[in-house]
Amino acid sequence: MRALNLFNSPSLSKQTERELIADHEAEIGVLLPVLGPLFGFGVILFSVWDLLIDPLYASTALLIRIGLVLLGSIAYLPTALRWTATQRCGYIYLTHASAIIICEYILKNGFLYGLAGVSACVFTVSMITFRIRTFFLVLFFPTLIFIFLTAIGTPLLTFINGLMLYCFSVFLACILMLVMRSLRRKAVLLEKELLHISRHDSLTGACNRRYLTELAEREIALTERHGRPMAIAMLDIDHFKLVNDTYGHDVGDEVIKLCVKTCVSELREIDHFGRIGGEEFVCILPETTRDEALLCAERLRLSIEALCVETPQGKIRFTISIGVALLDPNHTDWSALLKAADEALYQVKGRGRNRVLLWEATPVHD
Ligand code: GH3
Ligand code: MG
Ligand code: MG
Repeated sequence: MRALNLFNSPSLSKQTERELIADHEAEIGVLLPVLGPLFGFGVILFSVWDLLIDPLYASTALLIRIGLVLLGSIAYLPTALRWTATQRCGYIYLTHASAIIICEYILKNGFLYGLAGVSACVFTVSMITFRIRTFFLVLFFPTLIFIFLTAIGTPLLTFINGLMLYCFSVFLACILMLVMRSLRRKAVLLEKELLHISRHDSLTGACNRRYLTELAEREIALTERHGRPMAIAMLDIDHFKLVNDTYGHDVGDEVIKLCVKTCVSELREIDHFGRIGGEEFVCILPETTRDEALLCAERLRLSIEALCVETPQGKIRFTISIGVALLDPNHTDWSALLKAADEALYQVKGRGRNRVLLWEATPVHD
């Protein structure tokens, strides 16, 4: 049963699947200049074996091997043809595998000695792609050549025996590809999950401080480059200690979660919301002017004020205080911006809480 899990490939979103294919393509692109020549070298090296089994035609076989390997070698490195790495692999496989198959045909008892080699080559296709269609497409022409030459070059029983062994190899190689695809997909999902965990707060799902800093620095760079406005708002739940002390830590957690959920639902897709402390949060508001930032902060404040949390001990209402700061010549980096919003927040707390305040040089206005 556990073995079946290997084929049970987790499904990825279209975007993730595209990323996975692109990553795989990039890896193949890196490996091809090394593995391609190795494959070619192996195909030519087997001329020594040709010499042992049929010295009469060994030189012809050598010429065929060298010719087809040279023809395929143009795809070892990226070419002006702009082929993808998978297409280059397919072309290399076609030329190199054909060299082996044709040599088997012209050598005496070639298929008897070389069948294992042809069947083994099929397994290299498992590495080229994760797509079943591409897998069979790459194998299509070499397989046709193999079937045709074996049919005309060997007795019926040898042909059937060769075909069965070849088909069995294709079947196993296909399974190998599916297993590798499944493992790769699971690895991608795990990687995404780990990345999410490392970037988000486990209680609320909001961005954590480190990720928020990363996002903020990116937004500040973009904002400065395009000369656009940007603002941040720092939020803090008022008298939250009292909630914990009165209703318990669990209810406090629920309040924090609800606060995050409500704020996130009030923000735009392009905004970022992060938890930077116990009950302290920051919204990054790109493309936002002074007035828009104040309106947005006020909207958040009102939505929180309107909430009512049902608990066994009764209904709880809570409020937040918000300090707003703008990216301007006074605050040109993240820490300066954060400090300004924090100062404004500190002032709101002193003025009675449940308010929005914009940081300004002096004096500070409501
Ligand atoms: P103020 O209006 O001045 O902000 O007062 P406050 O009581 O909200 O501020 P204070 O910073 O004194 O209290 C914050 C409390 O939040 C203290 C801490 O125990 C609590 N806290 C921090 N993180 C969590 C958490 O994850 N869950 C819960 N339930 N409480 C938390
Ligand atoms: Mg507080
Ligand atoms: Mg606080």
